[in-house]
Amino acid sequence: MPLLMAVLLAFLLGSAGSARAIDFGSDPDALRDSVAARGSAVAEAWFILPTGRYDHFVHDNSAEAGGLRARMADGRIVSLVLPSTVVFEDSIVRLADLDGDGTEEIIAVLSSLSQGAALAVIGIDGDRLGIIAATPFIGQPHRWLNPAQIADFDGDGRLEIALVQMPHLVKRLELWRLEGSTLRRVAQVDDVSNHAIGTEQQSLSLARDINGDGVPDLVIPSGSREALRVISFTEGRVTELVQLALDGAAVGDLTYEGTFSVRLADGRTQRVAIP
Ligand SMILES: [Ca+2]
Ligand SMILES: [Ca+2]
Ligand SMILES: [Ca+2]
Repeated sequence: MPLLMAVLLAFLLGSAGSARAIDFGSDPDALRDSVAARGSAVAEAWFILPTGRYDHFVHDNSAEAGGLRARMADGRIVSLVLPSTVVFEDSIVRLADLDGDGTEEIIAVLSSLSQGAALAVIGIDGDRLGIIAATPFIGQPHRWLNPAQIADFDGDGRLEIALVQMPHLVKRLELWRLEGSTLRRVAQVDDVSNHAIGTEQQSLSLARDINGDGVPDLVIPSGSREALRVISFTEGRVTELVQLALDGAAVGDLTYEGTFSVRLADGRTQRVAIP
């Protein structure tokens, strides 16, 4: 029984003071096609318990995750096993200290078998790992959202999570902020997409200060992915700083080093500068 094993292992490691804690690579429960995250208070976090019960596989995996596990900096192992009505429909674990208490929260896409995707924030409380807040589920199964970036997009000192609701259908960017035990939507922008079907999903947005005002801006493709949009959220206003046309649909590898670079659907890499 994996959870019991993890708890027992955590107890044994804790009592023995061993430095050789279980990690993503040695965990037989790990979701193999996923990417673990490494932080400070949360040394490492990864998806566990592969399951086919949702049967969506937007990430081209053969499985979604039935739980999460984290190894804390002090060696504790903490796990979350989801009820059978939901899965983590995600392949990358994200860590960010959303409430500023010095311990990272885990951010992941949580999908209901009957209601589709939501974004969940998972917190560590002692030896427990639990969902502390989530956005509403989309409302239909096999409807998905794709997290974009986590940054202080409005410059108020608190982090916001940018995500795209249904990046192939609705294409709506939303910014959410954790306030206590609630996620509150603080901005939205229509006509964006950060995912091309059949590709990995986390290389089509950037949080970078493009206009030099000291606050990160969001760089993300338009709904058709045939342009890059640079959007500022400072002082609670949504401002499109620039929109840069591309020669085709962006599919990945978006970077910025003075100019933008992005891979297109035909395999070319296009470089584009702000005029
Ligand atoms: Ca925290
Ligand atoms: Ca903020
Ligand atoms: Ca800026």
